[in-house]
Amino acid sequence: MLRLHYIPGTAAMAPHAALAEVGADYALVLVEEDDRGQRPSAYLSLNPWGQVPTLQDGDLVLTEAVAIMLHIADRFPEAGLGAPVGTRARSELYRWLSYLSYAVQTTYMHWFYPERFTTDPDGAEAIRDRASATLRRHIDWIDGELATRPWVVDGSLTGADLFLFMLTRWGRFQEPPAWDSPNLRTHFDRVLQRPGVQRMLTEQGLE
Ligand SMILES: N[C@@H](CCC(=O)N[C@@H](CS)C(=O)NCC(=O)O)C(=O)O
Repeated sequence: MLRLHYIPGTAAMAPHAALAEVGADYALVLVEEDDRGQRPSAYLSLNPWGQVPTLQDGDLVLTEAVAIMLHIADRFPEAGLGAPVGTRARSELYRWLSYLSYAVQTTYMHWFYPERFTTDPDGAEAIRDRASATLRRHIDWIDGELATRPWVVDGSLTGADLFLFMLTRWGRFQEPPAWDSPNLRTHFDRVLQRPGVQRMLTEQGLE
């Protein structure tokens, strides 16, 4: 049994959807905070940063959402969430997951939590503004990429689509919302139809 430590609506969404999509036998563990807003020490021993997600697979403890996505894809190859190793599609999957995490997800963190990225008490707003502009460039570029194909990696649904779904949802508070971009919207709706995504949304109590 795999155990996914999660908080609803966070970076645990994509790994959770992946577990559901591949038909894994998994249990969810909600990560809570103590009275001082700290993560329990038992959780910190699994994930020293106190962040979600964390996956336990036997005695393997895996942090980092992208690593977890690739691990799930490799554990359940018949589900096709990761293209076969050595193929062009597999290389594209590496590229997209890396880009979506290191570039786009990181920019979201600047946008959501600008105060973490400055020691200047008056500096947060400028960081948020710049992050918002950078997010807009990412959204526009991804929207252009999706103009000619239904899935992020050409051919079929992969973990990159689940990851992008999560990021598009995070962008619903952008002005205009990320899913107002036509190709992103079509992609979001397409991924939304997947049974694993529906199950993840239900289990996390999300609309
Ligand atoms: N590099 C990590 C980042 C995960 C991350 O940023 N998680 C956020 C939720 S989306 C979190 O746990 N935030 C709580 C905190 O930082 O205290 C990953 O990709 O798994």
